Amino acid sequence: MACHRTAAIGICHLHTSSSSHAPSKEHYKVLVLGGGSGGITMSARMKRMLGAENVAIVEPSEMHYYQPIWTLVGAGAKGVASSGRPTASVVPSGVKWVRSRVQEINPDTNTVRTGNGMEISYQYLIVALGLQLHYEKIKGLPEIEDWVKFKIGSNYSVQTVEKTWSALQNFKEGNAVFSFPNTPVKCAGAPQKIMYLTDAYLRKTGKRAKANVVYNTSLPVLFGVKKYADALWEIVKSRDIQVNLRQNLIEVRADKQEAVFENLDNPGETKVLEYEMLHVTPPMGPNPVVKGSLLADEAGWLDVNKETLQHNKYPNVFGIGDCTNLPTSKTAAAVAAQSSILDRTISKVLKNEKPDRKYDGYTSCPLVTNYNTVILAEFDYSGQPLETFPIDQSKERWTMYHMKADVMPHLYWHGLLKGFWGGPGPYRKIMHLGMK
Ligand code: FAD
Ligand code: UQ1
Repeated sequence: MACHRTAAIGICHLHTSSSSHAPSKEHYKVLVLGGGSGGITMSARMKRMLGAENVAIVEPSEMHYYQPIWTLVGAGAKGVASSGRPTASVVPSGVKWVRSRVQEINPDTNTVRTGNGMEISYQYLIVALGLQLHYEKIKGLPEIEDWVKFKIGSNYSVQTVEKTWSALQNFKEGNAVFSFPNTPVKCAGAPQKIMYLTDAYLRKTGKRAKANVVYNTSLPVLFGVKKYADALWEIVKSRDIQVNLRQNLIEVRADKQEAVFENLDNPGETKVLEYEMLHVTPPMGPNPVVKGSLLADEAGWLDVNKETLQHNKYPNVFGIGDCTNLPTSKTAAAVAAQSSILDRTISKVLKNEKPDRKYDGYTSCPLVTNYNTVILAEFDYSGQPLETFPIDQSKERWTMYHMKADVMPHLYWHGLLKGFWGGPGPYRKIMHLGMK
């Protein structure tokens, strides 16, 4: 018999055997979908607000990953083991972890159906399902087992990040090629961070003279915020890195080590580039469960209010992170800032009051430009810099590298995921003596 301590608000039922076809049913006051950065953070905050017995989280993965460190793993500066911890260790104690995949969300009946045959009803729903990687959309990209042989890597998944480091180490001479897809991405700086690290690695190992470092991006700019883009253009010029705009990776001919790029300004026109190493940033898109639900906007992203993070049509539904249509750059730093706003929004909604705090679109991207330097980009919805420290953050700094490599992981595991870190907003005000 599956009977929860949520009986006051929930349903307590007979759970016969696994051969039974009737779905097992449960109810929670707050149901969180997805146990990544946003989901774990919000379940910690909801536990604090309402008590652990009122909160459940649905996440199929046994491991939780700190994805931002993969930039350094791909370049050999950190081990992949440092990026993961068991999901069991990050789900707040007492919160119910449903170890399954969400299959369907029915906001009209306030229910969610999961892969293990459960139907979970909720009073409030927080959607934190992240985005979907689409490696399969690149024609000819081989099976991951063969990537080392074909000198391909990708920092975007735990299965492929170490292949980047192999490709770097196996580099002899030729083109080191880096792609950026024609879709929204998470951490828009990551596709070029690995390029700067590759350039640095090749210099360190004396191979740079026999290498061309080529960054082919679908975007019309090197970075979306001018202040940082200007600084990055100076760096690519000084390091003799080739940047080609509006070039989209559409095909890999692995046996010939060729990458095929389409010119987005002249569709149909393609260029074939032979590579000695290829770093793939895959096309990305909305989570299919969100896309297939009534919660999606036309493009498939979770349709939330950009200031309060409350759903635009279903007031008992909220969203956070990469799965949403918030018009800002998708990062864990954005999740941090969103989490404190969403906490406040939900506390107001619970009291039947109007949400009063507004998310300004804060997001941040530590642009790793070498094995010991970072440009710390921070900006808001308007694309204007919103910097925490009272120094020019568009300069390469070793202090910021230390923050990225050593401080951020602690802030993530012990601050963000525990629901204590809501982004640097309050500190920014102090650092700028109340002026920002
Ligand atoms: P995620 O953390 O991706 O979590 C989504 C969760 O949903 C996953 O656990 C997944 O298993 C689960 N899920 C998916 N489908 C289902 C389903 N059907 N049912 C149940 N669960 C499901 N951010 C920064 O701030 N700074 C950085 O320097 C930085 N660098 C990055 C570098 C790389 C290489 C990458 C890949 C990312 C980087 N990011 C960085 C981005 C950051 O990791 C993400 O923006 C952040 O993790 C988003 O959190 P999220 O909760 O929205 O999604
Ligand atoms: C941040 O809050 C965060 O989430 C924990 C990150 O993800 C790892 C970041 O990369 C950054 C830069 C921030 C912002 C924090 C400060 C102190 C500027």
